[in-house]
Amino acid sequence: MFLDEAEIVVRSGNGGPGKVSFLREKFMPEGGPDGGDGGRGGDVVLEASQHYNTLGIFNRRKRWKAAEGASGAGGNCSGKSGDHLVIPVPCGTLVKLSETGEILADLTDHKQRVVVAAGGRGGRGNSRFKTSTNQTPRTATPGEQGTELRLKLELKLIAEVGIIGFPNAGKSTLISRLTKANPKVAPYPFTTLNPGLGVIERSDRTMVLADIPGLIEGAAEGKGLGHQFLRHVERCEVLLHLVDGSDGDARALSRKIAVIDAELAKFSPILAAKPQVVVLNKSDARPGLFKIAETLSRQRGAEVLVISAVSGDGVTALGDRLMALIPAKDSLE
Ligand SMILES: Nc1nc2c(ncn2[C@@H]2O[C@H](COP(=O)(O)OP(=O)(O)OP(=O)(O)O)[C@@H](O)[C@H]2O)c(=O)[nH]1
Ligand SMILES: [Mg+2]
Repeated sequence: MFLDEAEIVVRSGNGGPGKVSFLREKFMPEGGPDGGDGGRGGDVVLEASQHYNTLGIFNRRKRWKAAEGASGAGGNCSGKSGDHLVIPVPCGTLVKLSETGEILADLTDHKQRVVVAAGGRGGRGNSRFKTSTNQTPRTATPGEQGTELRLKLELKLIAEVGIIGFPNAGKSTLISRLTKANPKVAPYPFTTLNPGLGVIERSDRTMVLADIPGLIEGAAEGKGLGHQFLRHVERCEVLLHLVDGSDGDARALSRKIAVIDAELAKFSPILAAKPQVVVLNKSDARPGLFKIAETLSRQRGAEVLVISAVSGDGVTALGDRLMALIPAKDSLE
């Protein structure tokens, strides 16, 4: 399975230093020590968020630091604690120590948190050092240093869009066009033997697609290869049903679509109920494909798109359509 990985350096806040101070009031020239303690440094916390689907933000930012605790003050005032730094990661992120590989946390559920580096304790103010023999201590301690850690984040990507269709429909060609994925493409069936993932990256969001081996009639009962992978697409939000439009009239293509739909339904009601975007591919090899798409679209009562995965025609529009269908992740609440 495709892994998204990132390495980051986190540092919790230093504790604030304790204060050396003495009470000075008009009628109390010999006031006692009143230096307060330093504030605690902020913790570094990782929190799982369903609004992210990749570790992309960590390519842009590697160093993360929580706030320092403030220094203590006179009048026995403690310094303010540093704010905790809460770093959002996608659900399903495994957090490891880079050096040893030790697993610190497996953040699976939305809002699940782990403190990876606790903030340093604040130093002690001089009022803490007053004893019967030393009424005017001039000692205060510095705050404890924060902790710096190098972390490795690993995420098992979960596809939002599953590309399904007969062998040779052009599924792998399409994913290589839409994303940076680079799967094997060849003019024979069952080129793809394992599911592959690709990520569409746009300035404001990302989307994960899965290319699975082709399906054939009988797939639900175990024919061909695709059936083992149907369970992978069960978790997708949308199915991209890709059809080779290079030959066959509207009736023939409609029949092909129905064969795959029947396999999905046989495999599971969940798959049958998934929203589908039907896409006719290979428009470069078939002049009248748009007319056929119109006919199919009327029959299905839903939009049928036309693309050429090879020339790229219609591929950007398809990406936009998928983005519109799937709620944006990768943005904070
Ligand atoms: N003319 C034309 N050929 C295409 C297009 N898209 C894909 N092909 C060709 O169709 C053949 C199959 O493409 P693949 O991307 O390997 O198809 P697939 O659906 O991944 O096939 P399997 O992995 O076997 O299920 C290759 O020869 C591609 O070059 C297209 O838009 N136009
Ligand atoms: Mg393929």
